[in-house]
Amino acid sequence: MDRPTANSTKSPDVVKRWALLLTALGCLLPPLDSVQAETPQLDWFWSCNDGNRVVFSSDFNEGLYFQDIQPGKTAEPKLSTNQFSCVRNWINEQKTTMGFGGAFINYEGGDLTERWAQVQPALDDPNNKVLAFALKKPNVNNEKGRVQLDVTGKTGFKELKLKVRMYLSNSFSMLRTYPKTIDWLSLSSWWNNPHWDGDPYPFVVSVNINKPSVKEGQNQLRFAVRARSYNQTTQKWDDALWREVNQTFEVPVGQWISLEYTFIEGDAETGRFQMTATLDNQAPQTIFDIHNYTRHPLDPSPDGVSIISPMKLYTSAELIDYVTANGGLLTIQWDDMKMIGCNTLADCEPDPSIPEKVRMAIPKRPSLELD
Ligand SMILES: [Ca+2]
Ligand SMILES: [Ca+2]
Repeated sequence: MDRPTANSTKSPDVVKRWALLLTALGCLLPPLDSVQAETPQLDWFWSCNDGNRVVFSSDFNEGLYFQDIQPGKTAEPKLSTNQFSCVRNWINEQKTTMGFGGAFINYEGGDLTERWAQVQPALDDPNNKVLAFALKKPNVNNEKGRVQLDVTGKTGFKELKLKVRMYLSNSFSMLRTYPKTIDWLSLSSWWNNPHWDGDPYPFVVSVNINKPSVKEGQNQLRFAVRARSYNQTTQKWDDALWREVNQTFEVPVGQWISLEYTFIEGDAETGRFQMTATLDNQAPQTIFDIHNYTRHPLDPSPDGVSIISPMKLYTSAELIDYVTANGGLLTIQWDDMKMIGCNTLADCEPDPSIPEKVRMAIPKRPSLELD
C-alpha cells in the first residue's frame, strides 16, 4: 500500500492480506451517510492502481489536517473524516512495484507563527475547501521560507503527470513593486534524484515564479523552469543545465489557474518537461515544452523521479519580509490535485473500466499486524 509512514514497509503477503481485508470491509460497510467516525485518524495519502499506473487525487474537501512528525520540520497529512479520497482497485496494486511511497509536509524549520500548511475555505468560495501554504516570516534559519508537500516514490517514476489548481493571494501583486528582479520563488520540484542521500547523479527540475525586469510596465510575474545537476565530488550544483522563462504569459494573481505538468525521463532527445496553464473558461496555453535532459547527463542507469514537490512555496527571506512589511501575506491556495505515475505514456492512460474516482468510508483502520 502507498502510505506516508516510515514503518510502511510490509512483506507482500501482509500487504496483500491487508488489501483483501480492506476490500472485504468495503463490501460490508453501511452507506456513506450513516457512518459516524469515532476518532478517525487515517492516513490521507493513499494512491490507487489501475492497470500499470498509480493515481492519487484530492479535492481537499475530505477532512485533511496535518500532524507534526518532527516538530517544526515535518508534518504528516491525516484525515479527520473517515473518507478516503481515492480508493479503487486495491488488488491491482500487486501487479507492479511502482507506486507512491508516501507524502509529508516539509517546512524544514520554524513554527506556526512563521509558516503553515492548512485546509481552509477558498478565498473566492467559502464552500470549497483548499490547501493553503503561507509564509509570514523566513522560517528556515531566518534565511528563507519553505512550505511544501513532498511525495516519494517506492521506485522512481519514468513518467509523471500532475494537475493542480493554484490561486495566488492578492499579496503576490506586491511582488511587482519589489525593487529587485525575482528568480527564486519555487512552485514545484522534481528530484531525479536528490543530492542529500548519497545518490551519485543528483538532478532536479524546479518551476519558479520570476520577475525578469523591474521596469515599469515590464514587471509582470512570469513562469520559469530550470534543470540542474549536482557534482558529488565538488559538492556543487551546476549553474543550470537548461532554463527557460516564459515571457508571454503573465502569472495571474487573485484568480484560479490550472497547471498541468508532464515529466518524461530521458536525454537531450527523449527527455520532456511540459507545462500548460489554463485560466477558467479559456483554452490551455503551453508554458514550457522542453526537449532536454530530465536526468543527470552522466547517469549510466537512470531510474526515474524519486521525490516530487507538487505544491511548494519556497523563497528568500528578503522577499517574504518585503510582503509582510507591506501588510501582505504570501499565500498560495491549491485545489484539485491529481498525480499519475507510470512507466510508459500508454500506461498513463486510464483504464475505462474503472471509475475515475470512488469514495469509500472505513470506520476504523484495520490492524496492520495480520500475522
Ligand atoms: Ca476543494
Ligand atoms: Ca532517478
